[in-house]
Amino acid sequence: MKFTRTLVTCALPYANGPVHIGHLAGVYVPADIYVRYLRLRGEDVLYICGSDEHGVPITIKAKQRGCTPQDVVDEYNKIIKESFSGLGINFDIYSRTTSKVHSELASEFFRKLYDEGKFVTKESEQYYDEEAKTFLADRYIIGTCPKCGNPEAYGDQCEKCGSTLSPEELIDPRSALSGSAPVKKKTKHWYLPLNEYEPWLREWILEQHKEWKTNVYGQCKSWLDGGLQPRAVSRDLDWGIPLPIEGGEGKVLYVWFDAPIGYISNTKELLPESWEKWWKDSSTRLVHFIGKDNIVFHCIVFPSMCKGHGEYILPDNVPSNEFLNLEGRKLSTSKNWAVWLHEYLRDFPGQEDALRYVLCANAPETKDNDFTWKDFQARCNSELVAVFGNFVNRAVVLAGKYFGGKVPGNLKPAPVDAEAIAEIGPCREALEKYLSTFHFREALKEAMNIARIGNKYISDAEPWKVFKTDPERTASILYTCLQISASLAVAFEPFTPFAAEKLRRMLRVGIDAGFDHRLGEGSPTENFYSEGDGRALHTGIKPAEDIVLRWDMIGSGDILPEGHELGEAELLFRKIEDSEIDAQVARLEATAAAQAAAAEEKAREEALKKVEPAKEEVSFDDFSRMDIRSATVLEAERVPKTDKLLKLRISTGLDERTIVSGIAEYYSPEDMVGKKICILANLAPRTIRGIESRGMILMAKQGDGSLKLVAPSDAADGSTIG
Ligand code: B3M
Ligand code: ZN
Repeated sequence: MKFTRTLVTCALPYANGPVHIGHLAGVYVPADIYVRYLRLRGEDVLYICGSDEHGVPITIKAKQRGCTPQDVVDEYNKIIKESFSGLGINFDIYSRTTSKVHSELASEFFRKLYDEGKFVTKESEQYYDEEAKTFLADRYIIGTCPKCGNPEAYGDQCEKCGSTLSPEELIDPRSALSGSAPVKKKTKHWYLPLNEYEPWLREWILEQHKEWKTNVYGQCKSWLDGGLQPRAVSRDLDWGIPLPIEGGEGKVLYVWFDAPIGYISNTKELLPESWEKWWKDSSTRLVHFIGKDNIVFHCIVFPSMCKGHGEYILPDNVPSNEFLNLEGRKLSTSKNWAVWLHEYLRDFPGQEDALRYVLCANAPETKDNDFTWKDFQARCNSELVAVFGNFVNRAVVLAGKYFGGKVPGNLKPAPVDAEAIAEIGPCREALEKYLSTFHFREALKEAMNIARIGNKYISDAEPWKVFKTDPERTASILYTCLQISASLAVAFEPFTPFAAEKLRRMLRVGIDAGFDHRLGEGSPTENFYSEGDGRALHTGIKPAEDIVLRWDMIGSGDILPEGHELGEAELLFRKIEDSEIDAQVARLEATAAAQAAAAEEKAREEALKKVEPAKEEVSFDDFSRMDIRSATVLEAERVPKTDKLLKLRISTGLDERTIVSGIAEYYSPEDMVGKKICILANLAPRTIRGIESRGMILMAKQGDGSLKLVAPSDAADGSTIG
């Protein structure tokens, strides 16, 4: 298969919250590295993303906020789009699935499958809220979890014990909308019979795409081995794309049917004249970047939809990453246990590359991985600053100091110069191997090796010492360092585009970063050049400099000619200070503490709802033998070596006596002195920890086990209570 162009899509983020580092590490940083690399190799690449704006979570967020779902998606579409751009992730288009183009295209897609009889229908009974007059999505049904007793479990999942549930399993289900008990009501839905695509999927994935990543291939195989079932493509909801057929009233496209079509509609929105060559021409190579929880939708459901539709291409690869954890815990949007991209950009201005670098270096490419702030700081300071930044800064500063800010001439070469340059070629070959096969962590190490080669070379050569006695030799050393710096200015463009752009400014060179479709329809043969601050803004204007770097120059020993004028030296990277990291860790700890307190409070509230079962009936005679009286506490002290016991001296109206009571966890001695209490006065005396206790204080024991005093407010001591 000869591909002439590459179409890269990124999972469409749900527009019900911001993007966090888990999304970036899993999907968006690897995709951005890949697109930048392909463009540097001169490939014609289209880079597509947008917000996924339907689905129940968005309606729940809207309900929680008392606004419309459109308000929610408008807010987050903007935040997400701006924060991606802030990190140098510049899709050719970032649109949304509430766009008109998308609604029309998704409706046409569904309609074609419907007209050609590619769906099956099924009547089923779903929960219906008679008060709200709507069917209830699983998430809108709440009840008691059959596994752990959590009374707030959802119809699809119990967040307390993590069990996956179905609404039928819930005990005492109730509607999250009206609180009323929902009733079962018949409803008809349309299903994509995935089972019919099983033989074809087996051939297409398991035979033709053995090169897919192990985690992706393995998940597809287990889904296929488990046997595919028909999958509903419609829902009884009012937020989504209305079903474009007779009998579809009150129903919308299932969000996972609608969302992947967003890749196509986004393309059509960007390239109204030429979108079809990207999606209907088999010379387009389609690559989906996603997280592991989206594998089945991108490898089985969406390809089956396209197969059924008949006009659209299928993905050539789906390089899904695993999950990133944060400080040893699962990232959680709902628990705010996350590093949000827009907050990172606010807290670490000018450090976009640092995050890109660390998320790539730690990417969960084959297994879940962990992000810690300490590691983030260590990698920035000891790798980016101390190696890459330090090397190029010395090269440019010394060229300024000794040779008037120009690439030196009048050279006196030595073997070590060519040896250092010769080490770079293998790094470039390794870079190409790793980048083209989605091994970005390994690729980044190779780019870093080029910086290490330069750093070692200059440290060994010590031009600052040599200059006094041998300026020609120094000229050669710095000439070599500047050639290595030029290689770095290309090699790091995919990974740290802001620093790479800054370095090119220092070297006064441009870069041929390939064609960019954001400029709309245009011929992929035109070469555009990067401008601006690392965002590779392809303005189409050749840079003032007469040197334009290209990928194949990496490893060359004569990229910058003698006498080429350099720019001002700048620091490529800034050190991350302890105080910055401490502030981030403190924020997370505060989040965790707040979560723990909220969970504890919620658990207490739940426990308080628990009521002891009724005891056996007793006769009036039984009860009248109890001598219950009011009394007053005169003295109180803790019983030594116990946590729960208080020794009380009380006045009962009959006498003064001592009672030992297990209330020390709830009442201090100070609390008790002077307090009115109720006692069972004729309980047989007992010796407790060597103290004779005559009687028992009556306490109210709550569902959570805590004790409350039951006290007659102002009855005289000795009053009998009956
Ligand atoms: N909105 C993202 C997720 O599952 C989902 C991706 C859609 S891609 C078509 O978190
Ligand atoms: Zn549970």
